[in-house]
Amino acid sequence: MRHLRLDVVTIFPEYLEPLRHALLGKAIEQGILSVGVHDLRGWATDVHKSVDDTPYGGGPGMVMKPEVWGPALDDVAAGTAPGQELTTSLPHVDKPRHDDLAGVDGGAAESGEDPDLPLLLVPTPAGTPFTQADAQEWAKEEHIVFACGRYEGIDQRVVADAANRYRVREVSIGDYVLIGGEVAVLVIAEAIVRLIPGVLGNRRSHEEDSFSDGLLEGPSYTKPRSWRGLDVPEVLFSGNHAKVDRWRRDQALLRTQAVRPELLDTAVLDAADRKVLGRE
Ligand code: 6GU
Repeated sequence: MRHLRLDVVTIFPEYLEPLRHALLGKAIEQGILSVGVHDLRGWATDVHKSVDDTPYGGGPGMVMKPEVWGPALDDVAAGTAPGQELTTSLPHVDKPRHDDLAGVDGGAAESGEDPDLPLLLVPTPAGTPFTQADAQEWAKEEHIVFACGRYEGIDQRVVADAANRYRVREVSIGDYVLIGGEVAVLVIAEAIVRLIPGVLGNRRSHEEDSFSDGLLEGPSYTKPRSWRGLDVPEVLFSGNHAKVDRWRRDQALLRTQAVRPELLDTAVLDAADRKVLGRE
């Protein structure tokens, strides 16, 4: 069985508490995932445990210090860092889920740098956009380290120097600004961990995710058949799987055109798809 090690370096270790819950907690219990959270202040050298300083060139805010981050990332890469191990004991851990099935194995690692180096993810609004394709790739990793910056960011030399021990990626979770990288780590970690075989088990549930085919998912319905005067679409009772699949595809196409039309520029569309979209 594969295993993913996540380490998070942060000045707010308590922000990472939700990593223990639900899906991620279950993955920890199953031995698929282990998580270490490390307080950056443990690497501060002065009596005040300072981790930031004023920016060269002036301007507002503070910049996180390279002499603190450098040794922290060295130790975490080497696996010699002190830091709490997140454990879980949740009531649901031995209860089978509706979506438990054997998963599928991942493929080759990303090309380019030495694939044996751990992956360092640095959340920043100035990073490249984090996508489902990234989550799919990173679900195959063995060791991912997150460096959470606060304030105006981390001295850029930390990122440059870390490339000697890591494959480094600066990533953004969207076009808005958060106070720090901690919440972005929760988002990215959850997107990755749910794709590890055995965590969400059911292979179809991944293949039909929004974005996996470049489209948004259409609507879903369950019982009752009629609720508050609103009826479930008739086609879903037809028993004709081809017809249901075509209808779901049409709904996905129309929804994507309505709310994220730019996604259709790269989606693979056949003649039937183009007809539904009025793009013949
Ligand atoms: Cl990844 N980090 C921070 N601090 N702010 C963000 C972000 C990340 N993505 C969008 N805004």
